[in-house]
Amino acid sequence: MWTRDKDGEHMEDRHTDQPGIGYSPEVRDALAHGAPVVALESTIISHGLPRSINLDVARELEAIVRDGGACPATIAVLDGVVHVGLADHELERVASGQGIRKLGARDLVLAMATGESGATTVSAVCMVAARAKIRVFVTGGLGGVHRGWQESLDESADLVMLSRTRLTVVAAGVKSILDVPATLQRLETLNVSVIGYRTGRFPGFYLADSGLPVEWSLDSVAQIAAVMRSQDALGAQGQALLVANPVPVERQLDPALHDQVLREALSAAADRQIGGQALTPFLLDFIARGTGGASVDANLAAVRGNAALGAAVAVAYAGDAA
Ligand code: PSU
Ligand code: MN
Repeated sequence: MWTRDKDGEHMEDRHTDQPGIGYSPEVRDALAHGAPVVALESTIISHGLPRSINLDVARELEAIVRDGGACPATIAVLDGVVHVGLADHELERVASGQGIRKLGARDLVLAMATGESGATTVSAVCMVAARAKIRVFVTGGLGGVHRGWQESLDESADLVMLSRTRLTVVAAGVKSILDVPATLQRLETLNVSVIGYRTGRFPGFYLADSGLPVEWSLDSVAQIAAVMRSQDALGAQGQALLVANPVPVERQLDPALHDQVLREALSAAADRQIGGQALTPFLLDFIARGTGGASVDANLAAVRGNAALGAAVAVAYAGDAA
């Protein structure tokens, strides 16, 4: 649909005529004006955090993005409609978990066609953000290659979607429940650019340092925005830029406790033969209980920092474009 703006210039409103996709008024307005927008996933809310705090966290993450000068766009599917930006009662519905499935990229069309509801993983957000033309995305920790992949072939769909989506993803590395070296190797094979933000170490989600290095480190949001401009200049295929932003060391989980509880979690998952989509939520929940909630505190510290950095990146990138 084409409309005329005040000055009589033709302006394309790309966000009014996409069947199956609904934009919140705030997000629609921000996108139409080229204002900074930050996508937020919703699986962390519905399946990644305890029910007692998840709604507050969802609201808080949006508030952090707003305080940073960007418009938050939490993404979920409700009754078959892909929502880009949620009203508060919709956020409540996602946080309640009632009838909320976990949707990867491949599940989006199924939920749309059948009228189901679900929260979006990183892979699903990649698909929606590309359609909505949102460039910056905040999550906690990415999915990746699971330990024991030699047997299970379990690799998160997050990785392959990041190889084909031009999106800047701010995350505290990949979840430490994964095979981190194998995940870094896959990110290399898939041509996903990875930078450590103010660190030369790849973060370990609950931990500031996964034990592995990153080859590129940047110290400012202006530099990150410059990388995004370089992606635009080079054109070519869309690949993501992973901005690996560590949890502050003073907020990380105690590494000894982390290693101990993670071992127990992995063996419990193996004993109970938990796999597929259920594995990540099971491990996160087991670790939360096993650490008396300390892992949740570290997860929250990481995702809050990511929301603040994501907003700053979106603002810097939008400023470059202006
Ligand atoms: N970050 C968090 N908590 C989470 C997730 C990310 O702090 O629960 C979710 C994301 O939605 C990610 C998903 O895409 O976990 C990975 O699940 P799987 O391994 O099944 O692809
Ligand atoms: Mn998986």
